[in-house]
Amino acid sequence: MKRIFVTGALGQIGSELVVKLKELYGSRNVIASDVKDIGKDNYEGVLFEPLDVTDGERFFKIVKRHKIDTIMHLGALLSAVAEQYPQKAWDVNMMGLYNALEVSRELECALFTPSSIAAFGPTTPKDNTPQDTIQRVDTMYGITKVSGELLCDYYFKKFGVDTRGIRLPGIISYKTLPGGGTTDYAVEIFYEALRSKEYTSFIAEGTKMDMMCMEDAVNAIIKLMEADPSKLIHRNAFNATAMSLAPEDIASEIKKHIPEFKLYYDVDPIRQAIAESWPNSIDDTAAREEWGFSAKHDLASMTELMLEKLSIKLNIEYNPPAA
Ligand code: AKB
Repeated sequence: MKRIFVTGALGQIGSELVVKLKELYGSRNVIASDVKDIGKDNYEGVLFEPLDVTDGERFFKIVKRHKIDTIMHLGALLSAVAEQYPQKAWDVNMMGLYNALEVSRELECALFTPSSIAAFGPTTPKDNTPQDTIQRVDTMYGITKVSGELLCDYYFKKFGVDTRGIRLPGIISYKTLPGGGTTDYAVEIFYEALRSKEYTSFIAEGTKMDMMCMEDAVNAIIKLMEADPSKLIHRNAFNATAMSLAPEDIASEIKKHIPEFKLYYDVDPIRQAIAESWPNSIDDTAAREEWGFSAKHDLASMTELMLEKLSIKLNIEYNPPAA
């Protein structure tokens, strides 16, 4: 990777990926874009170009103008919002990806695009879900993720485009809030733990989903894109996880820091149904073996990090327990 173009750069992952890419590859070699026009040509110290990813012509022009060699295509609608607006989700997620693939083919770029644990459905084995298994998804987001995986593999085999992807779990971060996902509760819970010492979860007790700290997700994306292609048996997309958590698991870890914290439930049937169609835990052996994936953060270190960083961000007094 020498010159990198990031779509969806204002989103939860994009906003932290851009900073890390800038640190590693230099601010002149990273170009950020998003459908939201921030009204200036600079974001986090890198060049910013507004882009609606469904606009293939503009996508092509930007990538050509900046002599990009790697596209990190993050612009997409997440699971809950995709279920609310399925037509829009198909349009943005599929047309956006198709444009990213076509631009990569024409201008010979490598392409990273995230898949998700949403690429698994109700008939997929639930525990320790294998890398290669049944993917009969029943959500619009899942349909765009499975179709995207197949399309990316097709462009690799047919046109030699260097496509790579990760089935990302819920990503936990303190910088930018996720928007419209099913795993969003696992971020909100930390904000509310500090603000009001209680949280009402829209996901039911006992519902396990895979999660990962943002730092691990960003490092994994970069590591996969820098991996030796001759070692990759799979491409689109790799299972990768750090922990499998239900709401009460996070709550009991938070209680170690904020003993008065209380967890309540008011389950949202739409997001609960999505969560129930996803695995409890996935097996990421292929990612570990083929490109050395590993995650630094577990539940304990992630909770410490979230509470410490968010207390600064929200300006809320918080005294971490003595070590
Ligand atoms: C979502 O909840 O939609 C995302 C995902 C797991 O892909 N965080």
